[in-house]
Amino acid sequence: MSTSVDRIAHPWGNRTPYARHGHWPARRDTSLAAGVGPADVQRWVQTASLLHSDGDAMDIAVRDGVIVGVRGRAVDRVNRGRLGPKDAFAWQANASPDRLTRPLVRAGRGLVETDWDGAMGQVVARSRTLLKEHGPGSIAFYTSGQLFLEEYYTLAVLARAGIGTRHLDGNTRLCTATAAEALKESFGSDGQPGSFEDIDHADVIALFGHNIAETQPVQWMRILDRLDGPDPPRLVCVDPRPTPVARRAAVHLAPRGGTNLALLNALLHEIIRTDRVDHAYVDRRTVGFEDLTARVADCTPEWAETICDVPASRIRCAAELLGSADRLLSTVLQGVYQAHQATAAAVQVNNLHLIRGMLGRPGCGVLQMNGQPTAQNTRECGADGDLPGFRNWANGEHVAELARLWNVDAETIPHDAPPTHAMKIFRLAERGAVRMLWISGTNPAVSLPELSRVRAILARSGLFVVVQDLFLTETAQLADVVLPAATWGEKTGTFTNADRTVHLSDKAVEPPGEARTDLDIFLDYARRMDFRDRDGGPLIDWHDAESAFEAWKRCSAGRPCDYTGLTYDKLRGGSGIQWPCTPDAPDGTPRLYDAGITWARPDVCESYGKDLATGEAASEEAYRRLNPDGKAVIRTAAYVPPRENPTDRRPFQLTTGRTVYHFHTRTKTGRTPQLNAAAPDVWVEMSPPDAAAQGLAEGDLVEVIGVSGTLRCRVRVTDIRAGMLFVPFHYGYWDTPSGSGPDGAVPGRAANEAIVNDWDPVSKQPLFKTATAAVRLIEKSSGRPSPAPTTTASAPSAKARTGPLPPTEGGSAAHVSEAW
Ligand SMILES: Nc1nc2c(c(=O)[nH]1)N[C@H]1C(S)=C(S)[C@@H](COP(=O)(O)OP(=O)(O)OC[C@H]3O[C@@H](n4cnc5c(=O)[nH]c(N)nc54)[C@H](O)[C@@H]3O)O[C@H]1N2
Ligand SMILES: Nc1nc2c(c(=O)[nH]1)N[C@H]1C(S)=C(S)[C@@H](COP(=O)(O)OP(=O)(O)OC[C@H]3O[C@@H](n4cnc5c(=O)[nH]c(N)nc54)[C@H](O)[C@@H]3O)O[C@H]1N2
Ligand SMILES: [Mo]
Repeated sequence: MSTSVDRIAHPWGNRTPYARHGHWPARRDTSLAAGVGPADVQRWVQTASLLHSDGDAMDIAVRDGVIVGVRGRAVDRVNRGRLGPKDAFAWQANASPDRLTRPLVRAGRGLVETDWDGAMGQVVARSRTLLKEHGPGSIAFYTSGQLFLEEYYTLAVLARAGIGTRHLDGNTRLCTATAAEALKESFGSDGQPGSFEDIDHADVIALFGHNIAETQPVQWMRILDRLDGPDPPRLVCVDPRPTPVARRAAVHLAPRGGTNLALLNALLHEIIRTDRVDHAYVDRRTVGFEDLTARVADCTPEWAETICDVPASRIRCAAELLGSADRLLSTVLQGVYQAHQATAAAVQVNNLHLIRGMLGRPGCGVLQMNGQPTAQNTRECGADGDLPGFRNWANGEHVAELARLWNVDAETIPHDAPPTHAMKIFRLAERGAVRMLWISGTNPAVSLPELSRVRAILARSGLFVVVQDLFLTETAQLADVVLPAATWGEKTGTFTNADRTVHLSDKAVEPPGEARTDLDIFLDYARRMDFRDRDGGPLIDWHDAESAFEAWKRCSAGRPCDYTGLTYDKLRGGSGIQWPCTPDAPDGTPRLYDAGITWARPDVCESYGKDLATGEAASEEAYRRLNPDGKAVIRTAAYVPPRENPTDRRPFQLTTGRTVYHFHTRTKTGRTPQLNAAAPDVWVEMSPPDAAAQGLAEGDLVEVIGVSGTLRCRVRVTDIRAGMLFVPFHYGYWDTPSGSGPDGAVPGRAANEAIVNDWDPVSKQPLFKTATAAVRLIEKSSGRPSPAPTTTASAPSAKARTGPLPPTEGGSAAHVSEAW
């Protein structure tokens, strides 16, 4: 069958139902530029989506050296041919007329064009001076979850062994630092236990703070197809908003913001009280069950009701589903990770699976989800605050192994303290200790908390800022040197999605102007800096993506993320492959921990663990005492209230997040006509009783006043829980109608104006979900609706007493063909 669907009006397209334990049917989605038919396409070039962590496999359509569309790859295990709305349309942004095409350098208040020698000459001269005068600790790198594996590995080697700085982290700190930390705390090492195929087999799927419908729309299609098929799964949704997931849930819990740990402790209390515990599994595979039993003994549903404002009876219903599931799949994301007890709460989901013995079998999986498309690679390559190959910075033998691999002295690689996390890098820059900050593939002037402070840091005269991006972003505008980068479709490399599936992305077209790949930029820097190994040879002896991949394979050998069974050739033509992939497991590995917990032994683990309340790192001896045999560790924590709590001055909880149509700071989706039109500007979601009490209605222009700043947006009245506001964080100011920023005539519209600079003590992930705010009317709407989509979690409430609003539609420009 084949149809054409407006995928702005219907983001998830047609259903292809299937039964439990069945095979998810293929459906090939194709999206081509207006006037282009399949017969006009001269080449199809293999890749995967770079706009979320799903790794939707697709081919890029090329005609006359230009990208003219995409189609899903039906052979791929991840999406079986499907595309989400961003996958289908956002390729258009590659060809935006305002792409950066030449390097820029600062001249007074402006930036002027130069050539690569001019720009790199400045970067190298500054690096040399700083190394000589202030040492490696004066140089920091802040990278992305959106470059390719080969680029992160090269950056990690040049930063850790070339410069010798410990200040290298990714925006993964804002994103999946908690996922990594929760996996380390429970299983000794990062590495996703579960698989997307668990969706095919589970009878209960629980989503904790994860709006999968909007943030991984293709896996939501898979869940919808199961819901429409025989023997459907039952969903448990924990989210304060009426997301599409909540609307399809058997049990929806909408807790007060920042109370996940109390809720999870109550769920664990019920499961232990009703003895839904797999004692054989607990005895064989875990340590710490007695601590958990004691910790949650008093955490009754009635106790949790007083904290979470969720009826105790509904908590019991959820516990009943989780406790009676025969195959349980759980996913965790930002509603848990971007809060004050992030790691402590995420770890309780691991505990739920450990005590129920729900791991390592089809349908029994935990997905401590990633968000960004290549966040997994940032982590495994050590371009975040960890060492490459999930090696333990506190284990001398792991550091020595890296030193042998790179042929440098172990002392060159800083390891007397943990690698610096991003929030601390910015603090060091603020204090003047970091004097050069090289930012690649991220836009902190919109995405970090407390934007007035971020702007002040980036504008400091003592800080030399290098920005490597596609566009003159809010961050690039504050740089001393701007390096124009090539992106997806214009370069070759690999990346790994949230269920460890590695995809190859081939170059389809030339980058614009003089833009260069991130890999070429890093290699050029290493060459110009003349980084050497112990024998005087080049520290980095690879020269292109494939040779970088081969170098990484050697680094990954024998570690959890072992790539030694993969080659570019093997990744071409068929499906992506899940690591570990070795000569012994040539087809990859669907699930970790099917035959025991493999990476928690003291000599191999990535981390000796941290105190869940304070984040203090445990010593090697303490870990050896706790877990000599390398079992899974059941760690517990007591609930404490969020640090920001509503007051008379700021009576609302303020949470922030995403809509299906946009990606982050919109540098690509804001330049995509169909996506931009679907959600062109910022809004604030508010419940009907709150709107009534404030005298506000649909479309009213308000100020949202947070602790650290204010933004201006229009009201959408939805079924969000009472007392809570939601603002999407996508909107910076480069494309505001007047073009002026928050310091100009138009007040800010970025959510992070209002978010304070604070983080989870264990993962150091910022608290984007647990702020407080007041709302002040600026101007009544006079019939103009807010720009919020009607198709998603921001759908208007039926109780809002506004007339029907114009539905979000894309029209003929948004039609995607679906064939199955
Ligand atoms: N369309 C789209 N997709 C994306 C992205 C994008 O920008 N746009 N970004 C990608 C990236 S990098 C990431 S990290 C992921 C993020 O994916 P998600 O985590 O699914 O997205 P968010 O909207 O940030 O947050 C999820 C939900 O957390 C809920 N929440 C808020 N406070 C709380 C709380 O206290 N408790 C609980 N339980 N829930 C709470 C919010 O209501 C929201 O619906 O999405 C990825 N996919
Ligand atoms: N309030 C609030 N704030 C949040 C969040 C939230 O939920 N609420 N979520 C947080 C999360 S989970 C995340 S992941 C961050 C995301 O925050 P950012 O990383 O700042 O967001 P992006 O817009 O994805 O920025 C990526 C930048 O890289 C550029 N880019 C794209 N491809 C390439 C490439 O190939 N090479 C180079 N050099 N550049 C490229 C893009 O143009 C863009 O400027 O935001 C965080 N901030
Ligand atoms: Mo993220």
